[in-house]
Amino acid sequence: MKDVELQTLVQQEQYRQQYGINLIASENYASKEIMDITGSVLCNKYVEGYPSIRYYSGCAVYDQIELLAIDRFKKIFKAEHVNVQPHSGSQANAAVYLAVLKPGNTILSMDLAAGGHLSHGHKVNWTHQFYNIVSYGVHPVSLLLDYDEIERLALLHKPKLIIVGASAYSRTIDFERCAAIAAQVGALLMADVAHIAGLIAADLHPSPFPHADIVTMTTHKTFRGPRGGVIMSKKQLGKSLDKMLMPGMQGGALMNHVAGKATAALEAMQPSFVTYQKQVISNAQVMAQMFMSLGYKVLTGGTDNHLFLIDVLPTGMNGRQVEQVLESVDIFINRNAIPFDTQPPLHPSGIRIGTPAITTFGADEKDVCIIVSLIDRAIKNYDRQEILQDIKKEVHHFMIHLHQK
Ligand code: DSN
Repeated sequence: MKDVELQTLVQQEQYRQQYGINLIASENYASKEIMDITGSVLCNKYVEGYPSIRYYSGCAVYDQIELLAIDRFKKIFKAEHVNVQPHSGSQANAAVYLAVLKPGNTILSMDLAAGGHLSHGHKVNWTHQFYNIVSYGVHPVSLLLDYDEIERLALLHKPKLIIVGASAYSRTIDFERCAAIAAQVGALLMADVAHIAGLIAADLHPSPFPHADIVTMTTHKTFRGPRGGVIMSKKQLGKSLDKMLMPGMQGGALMNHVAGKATAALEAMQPSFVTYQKQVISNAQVMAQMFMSLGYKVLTGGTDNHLFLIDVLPTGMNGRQVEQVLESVDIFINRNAIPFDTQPPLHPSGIRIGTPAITTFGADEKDVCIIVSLIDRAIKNYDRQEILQDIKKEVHHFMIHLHQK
């Protein structure tokens, strides 16, 4: 039966993705192969357990699919143990905490307000009820991770787990230094590389291994796979992590997604993936530079990765207002708190801009300069509807040009 109502909505979304400029740093466009696999017959099977120890019959093919995915992730990330079953990054993180911590243990992690992630222990997250969360932020002047301060907090609070990894941090992370801090206090080190997994796979950001004990990631951001999570670890932690994820937390694996992760990993092993990730970084750096030359306040003065933050309060608008103006011209960014933000989380001072998605559509340095000038004009003409209508048309023309390149 054709679901006309839903098909109409899907077409609208397809149009938005094709003709809008997507600068949401955590999003990307998976290849047609990956989308075909995640929508394939693999949707139809219950697969619980791990290869060769399944709780249903008919899983032989799925054993091979899962082993293929595991093998590819091991190769890419030089991981000793891999679990490709987490439904999401938050599930992956939850399984880690439940496997290696006891209620009441201390976690030292980056504050969401400074660029961390909800699932690292924010007060509205379940983790806050179960664990004692101690947060670190960034240096008040440089806005960079302050490893001396992380060390001081670690020595003071003796955490069982230190988490490093961010959703809004534009600079290189020193995993080696974090491991040295963790070693001093006997803590495990978990690196959540959800945002930068693609850059790590392309060797454009230092690898968390061999420094971290556990690494979690999502597969749909810079890694450009299907939505989902992965847990990687040192060998000795593998069994307890596997057991906690399934049967501890999840039932049947989404094997269509596991297969999509395997294909994403194959794509990530190609030379073209490195070329793509280099372009992602170059585009972000060029955009940040151009925003600064137009007078915008880019945090930390640029970026080493796929994203950067702008403090937009000097424009007279907050991040939410800028997000809305840009959405009205089909440019999609997200509002974001900035370190030491004076504004409330729903109306923060900042916006976050990322280049993974637009680079997948072929944008280069010249293209992203056009995007910056479209954003700048929209912000400066936020209350002039005719101008915003013109900019929206230019956005659509720009995307047509990009698709035809
Ligand atoms: N919500 C994602 C992001 O936008 O960074 C992280 O899970």
